[in-house]
Amino acid sequence: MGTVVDASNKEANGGSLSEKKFRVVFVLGGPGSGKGTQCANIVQHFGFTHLSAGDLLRAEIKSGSENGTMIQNMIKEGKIVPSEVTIKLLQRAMQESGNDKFLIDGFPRNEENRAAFESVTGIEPEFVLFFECSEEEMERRLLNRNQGREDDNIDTIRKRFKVFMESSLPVIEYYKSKGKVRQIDAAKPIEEVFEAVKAVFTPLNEKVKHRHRSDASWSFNRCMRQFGEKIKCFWTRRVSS
Ligand code: UP5
Ligand code: MG
Repeated sequence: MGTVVDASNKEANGGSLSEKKFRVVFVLGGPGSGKGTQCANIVQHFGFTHLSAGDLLRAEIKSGSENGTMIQNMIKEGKIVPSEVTIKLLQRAMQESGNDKFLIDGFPRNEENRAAFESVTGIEPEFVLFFECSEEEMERRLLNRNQGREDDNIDTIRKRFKVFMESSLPVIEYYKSKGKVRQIDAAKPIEEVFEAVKAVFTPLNEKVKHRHRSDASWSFNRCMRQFGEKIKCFWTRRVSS
């Protein structure tokens, strides 16, 4: 499935992610488009480790780190936390996971995030899963979420939408120009969205196998139908003669 980039030749990696090959899928989409919800499903079915940049930043606030207050203020304003902070958290989580395939959810959020991640880790995403959803629907979901997130209030939600349109969409456009975007209609019910997601993650050879299987069963059914017709003809002729 797609390319796997070897991060071993990047000095900036500091050896931390070195000598390992990683499969990385960026999961992008507006606030409330369902990134976290679908990532949980993908983890169950396809064995990826889910790294939500937002969750890592929120955990950093809780941990009482020196960056905590700065991160908290940025999130309240819907602003994008400096790349070096987020990338360090992502790198650490990748190392600690022991896995080699990752869903990076909600990152990169702007061109600077994207370029910095690539140059620091040497990793390019295999593809980008993009959840497309109207603001009206996303707003409804966020206002109904009730998980006590400080940024789920109407003022911050509107700011998050603006940042998404201005800073994050260009990242999606960049990957579109490289043919790496897999766009999903995320306005549908959760199960239907996941059906579309599964089709993206199911390896091509699996899809071919399924198609061959269904081709074979179609031919078998057709044969049986024709055979049945022949027997019917035979008996009709015998009965009438
Ligand atoms: N829901 C989900 N799918 C549904 C469906 N198909 N139909 C009906 N309901 C559906 O879903 C949101 C809600 O909708 C849930 O209640 C769910 O049940 C329901 P969720 O899966 O949580 O959506 P998600 O896209 O993950 O929404 P989230 O709010 O997490 O997206 P954001 O991108 O806004 O939040 P994130 O946590 O990534 O970032 C928060 C902030 O952190 C940013 O605004 C920014 O300030 C900061 N940040 C950075 O600075 N840098 C980063 O790299 C990352 C974050
Ligand atoms: Mg999320």
